Amino acid sequence: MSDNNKNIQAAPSLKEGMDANVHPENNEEYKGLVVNSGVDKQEIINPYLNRRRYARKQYSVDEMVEGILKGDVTMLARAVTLVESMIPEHQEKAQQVIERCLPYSGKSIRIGISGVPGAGKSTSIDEFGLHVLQRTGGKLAVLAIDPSSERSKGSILGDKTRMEKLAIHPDAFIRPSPSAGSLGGVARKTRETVILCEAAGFDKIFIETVGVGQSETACHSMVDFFLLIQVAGTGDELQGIKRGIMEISDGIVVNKCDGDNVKRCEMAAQGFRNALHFFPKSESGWMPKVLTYSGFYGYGIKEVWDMIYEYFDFVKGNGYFDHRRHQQNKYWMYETIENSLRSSFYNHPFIKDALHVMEQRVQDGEKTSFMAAHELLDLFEEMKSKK
Ligand SMILES: Nc1nc2c(ncn2[C@@H]2O[C@H](COP(=O)(O)OP(=O)(O)OP(=O)(O)O)[C@@H](O)[C@H]2O)c(=O)[nH]1
Ligand SMILES: [Mg+2]
Repeated sequence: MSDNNKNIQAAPSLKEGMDANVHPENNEEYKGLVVNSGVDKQEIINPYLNRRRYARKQYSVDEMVEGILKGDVTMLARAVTLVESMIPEHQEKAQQVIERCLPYSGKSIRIGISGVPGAGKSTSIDEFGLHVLQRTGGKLAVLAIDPSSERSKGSILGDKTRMEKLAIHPDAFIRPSPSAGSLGGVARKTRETVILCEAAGFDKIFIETVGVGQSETACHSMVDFFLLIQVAGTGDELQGIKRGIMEISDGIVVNKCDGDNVKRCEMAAQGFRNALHFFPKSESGWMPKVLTYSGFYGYGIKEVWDMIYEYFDFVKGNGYFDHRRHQQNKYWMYETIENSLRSSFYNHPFIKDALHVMEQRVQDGEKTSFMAAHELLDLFEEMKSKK
């Protein structure tokens, strides 16, 4: 017999009336080793989760407009959320709020800030924002056009850490880019947000965009001044940035002009000045300036803003400021028409089906692209007239 079996046999018998499941060690003799019978198995899911969630208070259009006009930032943020929503009822409500806010908008300076990733946009916006708020008072809204923001979860949001001074400034409102969609959609939402911010009393609007593609053109179509942030030292300053972006810039600033980078920045700035001479004269009559600064150390920030205010004096003096805004309003009217025509065409159930058929026929060489397109457009007209 093994030692182990000996121990089992030697164990004291259960007390009378004791459940056989109760551990034998609960016997008097083993007082110090009492084993509790334990508790029932707990639910894994928190039962409180089943509690009814209380719906957030819904504000009427009147309440929203009133709040925005009083400068209530919470109400402004709610209205912006409506603007960004894809739900048709939200969109409808948002449009009503925008329409009511429109007469109170327009009284701001709108500045587009662009630059390749890592150029220092966020760091600079923090310094620029603080500078203008100290210089002229008022309120600043920082918005963004970044159609890729679903992937990056809104670059500005992550960047709030890089805009640490503005993020806690009582007169600043930072709103990340609307989540991804078509560039046109994202840009339209940003433009509508500008209207709401202006109605809420924000007299300075910064719109950040990543300087890599089409979003600059969209940004340019809603700002009064387009600032391009460049960096030196990569050796391909002129190739790296698209010529088209330089062409629409009202000012080019070379960032990170600090430490042993100063000389390189000055050289890059000179390169940009030379390149600008080959561009056609701008419609405003303003000759874009090129400056160097350091967003991180705060060198040269004042000079950048002296230039921007000089531009505003210039274009307000010669009437171009108003002209550009009229042009932009016109642009947005056509943009909206084109967008809604396009979406009503592509979302028409008949067209959706017919598109697949036509696509195949074009592919099989049965129809030319033009014939197929015209037939689809005729079909669309026909469907609409039947309605
Ligand atoms: N030396 C120096 N570094 C800077 C300066 N400004 C920004 N940086 C650094 O450059 C890096 C990128 O700065 P960001 O402000 O995040 O640049 P960004 O353009 O917003 O970048 P994305 O959001 O990725 O497009 C950071 O590590 C900054 O600390 C500057 O003036 N001097
Ligand atoms: Mg950034």
